Amino acid sequence: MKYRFHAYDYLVYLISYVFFALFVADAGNALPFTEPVDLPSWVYLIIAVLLNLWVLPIPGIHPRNVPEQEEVSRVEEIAVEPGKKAVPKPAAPPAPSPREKLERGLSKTHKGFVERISSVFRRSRTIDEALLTELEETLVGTDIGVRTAYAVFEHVQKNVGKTTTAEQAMESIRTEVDSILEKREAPLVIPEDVKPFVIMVTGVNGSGKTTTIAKIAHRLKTEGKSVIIASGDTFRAAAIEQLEHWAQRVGADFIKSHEGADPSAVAFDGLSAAMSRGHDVLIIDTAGRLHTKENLMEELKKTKRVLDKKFTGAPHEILLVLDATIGQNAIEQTRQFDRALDVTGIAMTKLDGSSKGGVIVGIANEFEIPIRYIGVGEDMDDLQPFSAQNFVNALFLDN
Ligand SMILES: Nc1nc2c(ncn2[C@@H]2O[C@H](COP(=O)(O)OP(=O)(O)OP(=O)(O)O)[C@@H](O)[C@H]2O)c(=O)[nH]1
Ligand SMILES: [Mg+2]
Repeated sequence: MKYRFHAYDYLVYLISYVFFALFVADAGNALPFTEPVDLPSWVYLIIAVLLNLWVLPIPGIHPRNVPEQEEVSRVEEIAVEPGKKAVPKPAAPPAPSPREKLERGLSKTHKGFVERISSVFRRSRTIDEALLTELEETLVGTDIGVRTAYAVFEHVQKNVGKTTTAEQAMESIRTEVDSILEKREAPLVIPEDVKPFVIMVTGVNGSGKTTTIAKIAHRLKTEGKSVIIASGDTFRAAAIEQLEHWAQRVGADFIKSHEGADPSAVAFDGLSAAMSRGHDVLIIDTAGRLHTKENLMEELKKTKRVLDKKFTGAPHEILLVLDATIGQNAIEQTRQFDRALDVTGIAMTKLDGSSKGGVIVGIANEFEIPIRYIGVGEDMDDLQPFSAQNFVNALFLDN
């Protein structure tokens, strides 16, 4: 046990000696003052001893032990560099697991989709015509799109009767959503015998292409693949710099371009570099906006042709990046990009910032395009391979 002495401890110590001196003086009848009451000399001795005990570090008598946590911070103080003051660090909260991130990310869509439907069942005890009509209207009003809303509604209609409980009806909706999504679950697998595997990333401006490229490159790097990124978005200089920054951060090779360069030439250079340097994967960023939509689509088609000419079969993946916050517009975007490019995979971003994430069910129902990834945040680890079951579990949490 350690004790800390204060200035007043030394004062008490000094006073104890004064009383000791008084004891000696009284014993020799030589007190420098006249006592108001005639005290025996041992009284001065006892006071001197008690004052000494107060100051001496005797456990149980000394009242000022150093508190436990003060000791800890002092240990840290000794450990830090001289001249720097130690700040005790609060314990960091444990990082959320991918499941927690998904649940948190889908909480808004849960409110915008699942909550809306379950509130219909809460309003009425029995499943009758009136309730089914309300359910139909509610489903059509969500972000899954009219066509998918009717597919889900017909499934429920077929499976419920007067004796069905609200829980069973909700379960029936969940099963149908699950079966729609499960058909599109096909994670992106990079085959060993295709080298370089070429991924062309497309999507409208701001959908999250560049950050998704960084996240995919990060994933592939941690799997031990060597990755090269080409900046085919030559529409803005800032886009090239942003991608270069990400490539450096994730440790990927990078093919730089300059503003106004021909995007298909950049893609060609990227492919040549990937082949000569022996990279496993080439990821090509593309512009999301050109002067017109037709220009954009023509440019993307040209890039695709150029890649195939250089390396037959490339690009092996045409990944369409969709922003979940735009809701049903994502269905129309998928239609246009698929018509022009034959999209082979979808990444849906910003599910964490949207209550309109239900649109993923509409896309899964209307297009036979695998959903590769979902984005649930801005961190490098916030891109998850799409799993229908995990998605549905998080979406229907507590229902
Ligand atoms: N919350 C959240 N934000 C995201 C996610 N994915 C991307 N973003 C953000 O969306 C914004 C746009 O992302 P970019 O990657 O620059 O989009 P882009 O498609 O490359 O945009 P352009 O280059 O302008 O066509 C950035 O602020 C990203 O951090 C996501 O899953 N969740
Ligand atoms: Mg970009």
